[in-house]
Amino acid sequence: MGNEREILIGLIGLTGAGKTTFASRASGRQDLHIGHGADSCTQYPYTVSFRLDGHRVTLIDTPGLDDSARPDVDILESIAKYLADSYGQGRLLDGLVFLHPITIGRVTGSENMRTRVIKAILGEDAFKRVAIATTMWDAFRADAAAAKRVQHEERQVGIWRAMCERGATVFKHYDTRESALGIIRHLSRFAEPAALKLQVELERDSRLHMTTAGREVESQLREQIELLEIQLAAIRLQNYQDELADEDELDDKDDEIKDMEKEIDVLTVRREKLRGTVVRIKTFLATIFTRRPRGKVRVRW
Ligand SMILES: Nc1nc2c(ncn2[C@@H]2O[C@H](COP(=O)(O)OP(=O)(O)OP(=O)(O)O)[C@@H](O)[C@H]2O)c(=O)[nH]1
Ligand SMILES: [Mg+2]
Repeated sequence: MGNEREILIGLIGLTGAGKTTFASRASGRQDLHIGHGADSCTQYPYTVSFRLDGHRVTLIDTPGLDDSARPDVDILESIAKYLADSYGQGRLLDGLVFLHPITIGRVTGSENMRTRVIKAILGEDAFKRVAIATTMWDAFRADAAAAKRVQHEERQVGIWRAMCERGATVFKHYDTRESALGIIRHLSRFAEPAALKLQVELERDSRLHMTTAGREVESQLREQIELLEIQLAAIRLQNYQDELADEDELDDKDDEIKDMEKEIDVLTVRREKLRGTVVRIKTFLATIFTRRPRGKVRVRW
C-alpha cells in the first residue's frame, strides 16, 4: 500500500492493569508474559508488532507503575530515557493507551499524583492521542459492575477531566481482540505521530528536574516532606508538653518519630537524585531520514 506506515502506540498503567494482556489480545500472540500475582511482571519495555488495516502496528508494552503513595524518581527517569532514545531515533508515538483496572475503588491520593505526572509527561497537545481504557469489567457480577460504573464515570469528571476535555477518550475495554483493536483504530486516526511534551523539553534542557514532569514530581516530594516535618514537629511538641508518664506510650512515640524521620530521608534522597538526573537526547543519523518532512518536501530513499 502506498501510504502504509508504522503506527506506534505505548501502553502505560499500574502493575497488573492488563497492559501485556491487551498487547496479547490485539496481536494474537500467546507467548507474552502475563502476570499472575500482585508482583510486577513486565520488567523492561519491549515491542510487539502486527498488521492491522494495511498498516504495521507496534505496541510498546511497559513495566507497570507501582501503586505506592511515594513519587518515584526511578520510574520517571526510566520513562524519560526510553522516550529520549526513541525521540533521538525519530520514532514518535501515534498514541497511548492508559490502562486502568476498575478493580481499584475510589480515587486515591496516589492515583491522583500518578495521573498528574502522566499528564505532565504527555502535555496538553497530546491528550487527544490518549485512550483511557478501563479493564477487568468481566471480574464483576452485574450488580457489582454497576457500582464500578459509577466510579468509572466519576473519574471522567474528576482526575481525567482535563484530559477528556482536550480530546482523550475513555473506553470500557472488555478484554477481547475486537475491543483492543477498536481502541487501536481510534488512536490510528492521525496522519502523523507527534512528540510528547517531555521529549520536546528534554531536547531543550536535559536536566530532568527542569521539565514539567520533573517539576511535578519534585513538588510532590516537597509537599510530602513538608507535611511529614509538620507532623513530626507536632508530635515532638506534644511529647514535650505532656511529658508522658506512660513509658510504653513514650516508646510508641519514639518508633513513630523514627519511622517519620526515615521516610523524610528516603524522600530527600529521591529529591536529590532527581535534581542530579540528566537525560540526553542522542540524535542518530537515522533521525534525518525518519523525522517527518516539513511542508510538502518528501524524503526520498
Ligand atoms: N478478569 C480480567 N483479568 C484480566 C484482564 N486484563 C488482565 N487480566 C489479568 O490480570 C493479571 C495481570 O495482567 P497483565 O497483562 O500481566 O498486567 P500488566 O499491566 O502487564 O502488569 P505488569 O507487567 O506487572 O505491569 C493477569 O492475571 C491477567 O490475566 C481483564 O480485562 N479481565
Ligand atoms: Mg505486563
